[in-house]
Amino acid sequence: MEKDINELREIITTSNRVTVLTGAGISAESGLPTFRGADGIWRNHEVTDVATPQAFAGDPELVWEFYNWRRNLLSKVTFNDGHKALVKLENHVDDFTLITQNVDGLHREAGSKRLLEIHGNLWDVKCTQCGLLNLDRSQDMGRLPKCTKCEGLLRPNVVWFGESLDPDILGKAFDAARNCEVMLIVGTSGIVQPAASLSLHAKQGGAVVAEINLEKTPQSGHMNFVLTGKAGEILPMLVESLD
Ligand code: BJW
Ligand code: ZN
Repeated sequence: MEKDINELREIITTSNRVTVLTGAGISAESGLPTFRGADGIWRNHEVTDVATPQAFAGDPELVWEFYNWRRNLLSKVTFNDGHKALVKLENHVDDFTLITQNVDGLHREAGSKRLLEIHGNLWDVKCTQCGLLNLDRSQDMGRLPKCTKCEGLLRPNVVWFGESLDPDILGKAFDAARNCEVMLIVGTSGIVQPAASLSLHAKQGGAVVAEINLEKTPQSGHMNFVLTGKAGEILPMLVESLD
């Protein structure tokens, strides 16, 4: 793997257009559970019970209980060496885009600026009645939080299964995938669409695509590089010469 890391480092450090896609795996070393797998969030919660608009319509208290638990967990952790390595990379690349599926906000906290949060942000809430959007960093929003303007029920401003992603943000993500020279795919199981198709768009656009993950994924087959290990260890190695 050392040869692969050295080769990829050389490619990254001589590229002007780099795009990165991250998933829950990059935050695992901060202490946040991933979604799928042995210790994943979905082990205790069926996705259909907590991350669909139907679930929220049927049992908003259960859904808020899940998101309050996530808020509480998130308030106790911080970004890690993987997040920091991507800030360093951004500072050295002219045309850089970080696309994240994560709603934890840790990339922004670490200092990433050219960032697209395609599944929203856990700290943002939206009124289901008047659409008012607010940032609220409370660790516990209560059982059924209400809008200060119209008393309507608030919801987390995240993208649930069956909901559309923001078309402007998604458009920028596809542009960044199609136009890059290198794309890194970090800590994602690569099964949730449309994020999962971004690496194919990058490859079709002529980019070198590289996966960094603890294990192989359904995407590994079309990767130019598959680096198996922790994001918090591999990413710092890839950017170590950029000082
Ligand atoms: C490490 C590590 C370490 C661990 N270092 N690595 C086309 C075909 C088929 C289905 C669809 C389709 N288009 C749309 C769909 C339906 C659906 C979908 O994709 N379903 C699939 C499951 C098949 N998609 C949607 O509904 C999307 N909407 C949409 O497309 O609208 C239009 C439309 C609607 C309906 C039909 C057709 C079109 C919306 C998707 C929204 C996803 N929302 C969630 C919840 C967000 C809020 C919240 O957080 O609560 O987003 S679900 C969850 O999955 C979350 C994540 O962002 C997302 C991806 O998960 P991720 O990040 O990959 O995590 P894991 O746990 O799966 O993987 C972690 C990885 O890290 C593992 O590989 C580990 O090995 C690795 N790892 N430690 C490196 N230290
Ligand atoms: Zn309202």
